[in-house]
Amino acid sequence: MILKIDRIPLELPEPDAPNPNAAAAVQELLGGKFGEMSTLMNYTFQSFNFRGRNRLRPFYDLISNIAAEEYSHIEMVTVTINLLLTGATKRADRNKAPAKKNGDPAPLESATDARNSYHFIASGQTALPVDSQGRAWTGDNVFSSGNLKLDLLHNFFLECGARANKMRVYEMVSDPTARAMVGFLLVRGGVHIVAYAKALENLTGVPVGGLLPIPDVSNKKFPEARIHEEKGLHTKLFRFSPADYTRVGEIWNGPHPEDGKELTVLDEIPQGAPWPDLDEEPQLSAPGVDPDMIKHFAKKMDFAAAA
Ligand code: MN3
Repeated sequence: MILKIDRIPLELPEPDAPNPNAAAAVQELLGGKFGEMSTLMNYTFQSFNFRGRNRLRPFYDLISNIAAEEYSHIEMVTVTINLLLTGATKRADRNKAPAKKNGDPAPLESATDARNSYHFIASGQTALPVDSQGRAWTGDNVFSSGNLKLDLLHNFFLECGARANKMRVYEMVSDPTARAMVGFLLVRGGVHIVAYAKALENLTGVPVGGLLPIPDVSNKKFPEARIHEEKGLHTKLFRFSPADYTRVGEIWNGPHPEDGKELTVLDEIPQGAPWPDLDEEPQLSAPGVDPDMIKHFAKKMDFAAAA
C-alpha cells in the first residue's frame, strides 16, 4: 500500500517565460527510457516480485523505499513541464472564437511550432507519459530478473544513465524552473546511485563506489545541485514509510564514496511544498455556459413553440 501526500518534494521557481520546446526536452526525464517513470516502475516491480524477502530484508527494504521516493520524482518533473507550458499559448487568443476571421491567427495556431503537439492536442498544455520525442513510456523499460545481483547491477546502470540524461537536459534548457528541478534530482539520483553501489558492495564485496562518479563530472559543478549538497542532502536517505523499511540503514551507512561524508537515514520524508495552482485552460475546461450556444437553442425552442 502507498500513503500519498498532497505536496511536491521541493518548491520550484516560476519559469522566466513559457517554453514549450524546453518542456518537450524535459519530457525525457519523465517518460524516457532512463526517466523517472522507468526508475519508479523498475523498483516497484522488483520490490513486488522480490523472493526471499525475509532472508534478504535490507535489500528488499532499500529497493521498496527508493521506489516510493521515485513517485515524488515523477511529481517534480511533471510540475516542471506544466509550469513551462503554462502561458505557452496566449490566453487572450484562447478566449476568442475557435473560427477566427480577418486573417487573425487561430487560437492555438502558435502551438504548431512546438516540438510536441500532444501537449496541445492530447492534454490541456500539461505533461504526458512520453519521452522527448513524444513516444509513449513502455513496460519494456522495466527489468525485473529475479536475480538480486543482476537487478542491483541494472539499477546502478539505470541511475547512471538517468544521471547522464539529466545533465544533457540541464545543458539544453536554461530555464530556472527546469534547472532547479534537475539540480535537486541530480542529488537525489546520486543518492540512489550510491545506494545501489553500496548494496552491490554489501552483497559481493566488490568496491563498486570506486567507479563513481559516472559520468565523470561532480554534482558540485551544477549550482542548483551544489546548494543541496552543501546542506548534506546527498548523504541522506529518506525513509518513505511511517513504520516500515527500517533495515535500509544496514546498507546506507559509512562514508560517501565521493566526498567521504557520513551517510545517514532520516526517519522522515522531505518537508516539500504545495503544488502550484495552475490557471484553467481557457476553452476546454471552462464549466461555464457558452452564450452563443444558449442563443442557438433559444431560437430552436421558439421555432418549436410557434409550430
Ligand atoms: Mn529519481
